Amino acid sequence: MFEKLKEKLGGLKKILGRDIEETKKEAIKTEPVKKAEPAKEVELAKQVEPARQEVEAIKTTPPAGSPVAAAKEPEKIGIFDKIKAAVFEQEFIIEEKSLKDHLWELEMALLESDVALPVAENIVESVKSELVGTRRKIGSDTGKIVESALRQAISKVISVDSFDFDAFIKKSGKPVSIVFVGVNGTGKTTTVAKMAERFKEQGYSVVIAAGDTFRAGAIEQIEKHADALGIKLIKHQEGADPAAVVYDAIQYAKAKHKDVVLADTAGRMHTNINLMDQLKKVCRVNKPDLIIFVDEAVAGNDAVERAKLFNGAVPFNGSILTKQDADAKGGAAISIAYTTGRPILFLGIGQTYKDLIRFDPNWLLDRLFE
Ligand SMILES: Nc1nc2c(ncn2[C@@H]2O[C@H](COP(=O)(O)OP(=O)(O)O)[C@@H](O)[C@H]2O)c(=O)[nH]1
Ligand SMILES: [Mg+2]
Repeated sequence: MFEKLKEKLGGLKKILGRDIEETKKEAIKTEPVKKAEPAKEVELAKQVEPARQEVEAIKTTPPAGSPVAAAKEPEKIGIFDKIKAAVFEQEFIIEEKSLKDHLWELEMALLESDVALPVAENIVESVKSELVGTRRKIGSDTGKIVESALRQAISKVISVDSFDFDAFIKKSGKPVSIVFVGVNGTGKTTTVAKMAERFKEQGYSVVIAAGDTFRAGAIEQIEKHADALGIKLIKHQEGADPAAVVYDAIQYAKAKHKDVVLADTAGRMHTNINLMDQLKKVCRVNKPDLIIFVDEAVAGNDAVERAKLFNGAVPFNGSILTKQDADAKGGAAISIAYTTGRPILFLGIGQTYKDLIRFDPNWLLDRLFE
C-alpha cells in the first residue's frame, strides 16, 4: 500500500534536501554575516561578542602543552559551540533555481504514481510556494523542511471536507439510508457487506437492499453475504426496478425500527445513459441520506475520471476506495477527494468482512513519510 509513492517521495526528499543544503553552504560562504532583520543582526553581534573576546584571550595565552593552555581546553569547546549556535541563527533563502528541476521530478513522480494531473500540479505549486523565497535558519534540518512542505501540500489536497461519518450516522434520524454506486467489479457488493458488518459491530440493526437487479447472479451474491452476516435482505426478481427494491427496504426498516438501510446497486459504466438514468431514479425516489461512490484504488486515474462523472450524475457524499491492499501507487486515494470535493471515507484492504478501515488523511501522510 502506497509503497511506490512513498519510495518516490523519500527519494525526492533526499535530493531536494541535498540541494537546499548546497544553497545553505553558499549562504554561509558568501554572506557570513547577512541576516534577516537589523534587530537580529544586533542580537547576533551580542551573542558573538563574548565568544570573540574569548578567542582574543586565547590568542594571547601561553603555547599549547603548557599547564595554563591545558586548563583553557574545555572553555575552547564552549566558545566554538557559541559561535556555531550564532551561525545557526543566521538565515538563508531557498531559491527557485535550486528547486526547479526537482519540482519537475516531483510532478513526474506524482503522475507515475497515478496522481491526476491537476492534483499533481496543485501539489507542486504548494511545495514551491512553501519553499521558494522563504528564509530558513541555517541550523534547521533540510530533510524536515522538505518533508513538511510535501506533507502540507498533500494534506491540502486530501483533507477536503471534515465529514465525520460515524457522528453523522449517530445523529441522523433512523433509518439512515445509504446507496452505493459505481462501475462493475470494483467491490460495491463486498463493501456493502463490510459496511453491514461494521454497523452491526457498532450495535446498529441493518437491512440490505438487493438493488442490483441487472446482473445475473447479483441477488444470490448479496443474499449469501446477508445470510453469512445474519442480516435481513429485501429483494425482488432479477430485472425488477431497483428504485422499488430500495423503497421497500426503507419501508421495511421504518416498520421494524431498523437503524440502517444499505442499498447495493448494479455496476454501470458512466457512459451508459439508460443505466445512469436508472441510478438517478433510485436516488430521486428514495432520497437516501448518503450516496457513496465505490471504486478500486488499482484503477488509478480511471477511478478519478469515473468519480468525476458519477458525481455529476448523482452527487455523492464521499467515496470508498477498495483493493487498496493491491495498490502500491496510492494516486487514486490522493486524487479523488480533491477532484470531487468529497472526502474518502473508507478504504477496502482485503476480501474479508473486517477488511475495511476508516480513511484518515493523517494516517495516509504518516504512512507516506514514516
Ligand atoms: N483484494 C481486495 N479485493 C476486493 C476488495 N473489495 C472487493 N474485492 C474483490 O473484488 C471482486 C469484485 O467485488 P464485488 O463486490 O462483486 O464488486 P461489484 O461488482 O462492484 O459489486 C471480488 O472478488 C471481491 O472479493 C478489497 O478491498 N481488496
Ligand atoms: Mg455487485
